[in-house]
Amino acid sequence: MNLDAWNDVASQVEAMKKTNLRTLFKEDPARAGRFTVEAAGWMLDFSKNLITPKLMRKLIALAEASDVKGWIDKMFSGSKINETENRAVLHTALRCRPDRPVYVDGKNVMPGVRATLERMGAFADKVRRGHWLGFTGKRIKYIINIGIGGSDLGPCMATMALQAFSKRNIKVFFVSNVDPTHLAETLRCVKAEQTLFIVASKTFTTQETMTNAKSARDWLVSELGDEKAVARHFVAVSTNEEKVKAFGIDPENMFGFWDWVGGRYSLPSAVGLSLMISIGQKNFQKMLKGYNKMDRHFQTAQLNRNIPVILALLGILYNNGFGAQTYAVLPYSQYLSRLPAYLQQLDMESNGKSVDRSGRRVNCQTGPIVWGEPGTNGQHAFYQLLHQGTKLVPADFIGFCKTHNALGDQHDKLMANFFAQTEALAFGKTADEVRKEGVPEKLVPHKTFEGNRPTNTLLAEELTPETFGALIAMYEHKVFVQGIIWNIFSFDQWGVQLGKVLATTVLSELKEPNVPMLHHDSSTNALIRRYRATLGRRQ
Ligand code: G6Q
Repeated sequence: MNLDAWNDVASQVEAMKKTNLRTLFKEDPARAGRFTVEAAGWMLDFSKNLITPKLMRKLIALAEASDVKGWIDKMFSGSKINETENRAVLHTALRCRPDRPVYVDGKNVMPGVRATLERMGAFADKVRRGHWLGFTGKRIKYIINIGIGGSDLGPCMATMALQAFSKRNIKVFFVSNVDPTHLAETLRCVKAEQTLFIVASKTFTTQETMTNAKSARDWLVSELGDEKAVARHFVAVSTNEEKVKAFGIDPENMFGFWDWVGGRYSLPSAVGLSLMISIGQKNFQKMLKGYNKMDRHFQTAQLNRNIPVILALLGILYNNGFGAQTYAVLPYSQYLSRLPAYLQQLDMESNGKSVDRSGRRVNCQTGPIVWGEPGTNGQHAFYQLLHQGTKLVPADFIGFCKTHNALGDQHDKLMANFFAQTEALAFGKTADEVRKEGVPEKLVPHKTFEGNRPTNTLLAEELTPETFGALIAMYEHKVFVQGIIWNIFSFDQWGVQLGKVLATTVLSELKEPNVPMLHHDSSTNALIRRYRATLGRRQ
C-alpha cells in the first residue's frame, strides 16, 4: 500500500475517533445527500460511515496514488494483470456489447463470447420447451449442476436469487461436496429419465467434481440400463475439450469458456448454463445488461462518485484504520440467502494474500473475513454482537423497495427492520435515554447502546435480473480496487493448491490394502490409523 497516502488517511482516522455519527449528523443536515450515490439501478447511502468529507477526500487521494484508474483501464483492455498465471482478466468482456471488440493477444474475443451465448441460448430453449428429450423420450424436469467453488457458488446463488423469474416446472439442484451425501440425497429427489447433468469444471480435473460426475454417470447408466443414455443426460461446461471427451461427453454438448475468466468470476460465462435454463435466455441477457451497466459506471465515473471504489475505500478504512477483522453482508431478501457465501469466495479467495506484487511480505493488512446471513434472521442470532459486542463489524445492508411476493404487510415489516437496524447501529441509545424510559439504574449499562457502528445501505427498486447483475459486478469491482490499493494480485488463488496435493497422499494411505508407511506428524499418523482401524482395515 502507498504508505504516504495511507498516513494521510490515518491522521484523519484519529480525528474521526474523537467524534461520532450522532454529532456528525447533527452538524451537517445535508449529510445523507452528500454521501449518497446512484448507478445501474442501485442507490448507495454511505452516510452512516465513520467519515467526514475530508476523510473521504484523503481516501480518494489514496485511490489516486495507487493508480486505480490506470489499473481499471488495464483490466478492461485485456492486459495480463493476472501476472502469476500470465493471464488477462476479462470477465467484463462476457457482458460487453458484442459489437465492441475486446482483444486478448491481438485477437478479438467477442465473436467467441457471442457464439457461446447463442449456443447456450438455443440449448436452454430446447430444454425449457421440452424439445431436448432424455434417453427414453421424456422431457427434462431436473437439472443437476455438478461443480465446486467458482463452478458452483455463482450459479447456485444466482438460481436462488432469480427464482421469481424461473420456469417452475424445472427444478435445478447443485451438487458440489465430495461428501457422497450431497449427490446421494440429490439423486433421491429426481428421476433418471428426466434428469440432465451439467458437469461444470473449468479444468475438468477437480477431484470433487470428477468424482461426483463419475458417480452420477454410474447411477444414470444403472437406472436406465444403457451406456448410450449418457449422451442425452450429460453436458459439460469447461475450457478443457480433451478431458471432456475422455469423460465420454460429446464436445457437441460442451459449452466452452476461456482462461481469462477466473472461476469466481465465471457466472456470466457458460458456467451460468444451469441459471439460463432456469430463467431463460432473455432474463440471462438482462442480467448481463445489469452487469454491463455497473461495468460502465465503474469504468467511467469519477472516483468520488464511483460505487465500487467508494465501497472499496470504506472497507479499507475499517480494515486498516480501525482494525476491523471482518465485515458482514446482510441482505434483507430471502432470495439473496446465498449471497454472503458467494461473496466470501469472491473476496477471500481474491484478497486473502500476504505477499505483494513483487513477492515481498505486504506492508498492511489485506482482505477481511466476509460473513453474513439474510435479515431478519440474523437479528435473532448474531446482531447482539454487532450492537453491543467489543468488536467493530462494518456491514452492508442490501434491500429492495418492492417484493415479488406481496403477503399482507410482510414486506413493509422486513424493510422497517432493515432501516431501523442501520439507525440503531449508527445512533445507539444513550444511558440518559434509557433512564428516561424508567429503566432501573442497575440495568442501565445493559440497555445502553454505544452506536457509532458503521453500515452501508444498498437499495434498489426491485430484485430483477438487471439489478442482480449490477450488484454482483459492483462487488467484483470493489474487491479488485481493494487488491490494487493493497498492492496484491487478486486474480490468482495459489493458496487452494496445497490442500489438494496433500489430500491425494492421504487418500492413498486411507485406501491402501496393506499397512501403509506413514511419514506425517504424530497427530496425522494417529488419525489415519484410527480411521483405518474403525473401518477394519489392516494396521
Ligand atoms: C475460483 C477458484 C476455484 C475453482 C474451483 C473449481 O476462482 O479457482 O474455486 O473455481 O476449484 O475449479 P474447476 O472449475 O476447474 O473445477
